[in-house]
Amino acid sequence: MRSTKYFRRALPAALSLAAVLACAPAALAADPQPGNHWLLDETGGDQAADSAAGRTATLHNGPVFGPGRSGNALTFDGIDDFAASDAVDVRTDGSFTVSAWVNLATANFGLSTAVSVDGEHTSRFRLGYIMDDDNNQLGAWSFRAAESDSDRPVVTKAAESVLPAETGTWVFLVGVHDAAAKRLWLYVNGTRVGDGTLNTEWQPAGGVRIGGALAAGAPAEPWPGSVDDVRLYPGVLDKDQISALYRSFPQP
Ligand SMILES: [Ca+2]
Ligand SMILES: [Ca+2]
Repeated sequence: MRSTKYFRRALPAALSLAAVLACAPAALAADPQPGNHWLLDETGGDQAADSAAGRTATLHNGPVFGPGRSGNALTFDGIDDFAASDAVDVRTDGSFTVSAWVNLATANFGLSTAVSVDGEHTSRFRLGYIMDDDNNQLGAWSFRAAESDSDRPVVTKAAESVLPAETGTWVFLVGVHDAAAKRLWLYVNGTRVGDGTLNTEWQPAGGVRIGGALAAGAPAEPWPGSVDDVRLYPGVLDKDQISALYRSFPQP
């Protein structure tokens, strides 16, 4: 009798274990892992480690580590500072997601790029800020992609916020490219704010560039301010995943 009782009592426990195991794949899918991740938590030196894949970025022309949004961050002079790796592990000729905390110290006219990936002539994408004479006279957060690796590429569609950008405060920017849908999306502080259509895919040969972009084969669009916690993800992070990612950073 005792052994029967034992098995009767054990059965619900076994079922609940099975239920936990059945839930495990969903939990993993909701927690995507970046292919590259620069925490920018160093306290000095001229290198920034990639905690996901070891693609160390080298600092150029004097960016400095200091207090950031999550641990330390890199601050750029907006003149010639940037950090760059030789390569990245996330392909960008298909779906991808890029995220970064940015703090814009000065709202300059034109493009200011916080994160990009180098082609030979231009950046594959640009995540940052724009002020222009057309639709962004007050300034806007910006995610755009070049349709080809050329000196004067067509940037046919860009995803840009219509809200005036804030300066001197930390903002969480996420750019998503859904290749199947041919869409670019921009998220600001976890909320989708803009979208555009990207028709042409190409794979850049270079690495990440933090604090600027590449235009006509030369460094361009220097970021005046700080950048923290840069991530590249393979594939599309959906709005729930991006909201969760945003909320995963404790309030300062
Ligand atoms: Ca400098
Ligand atoms: Ca950091």
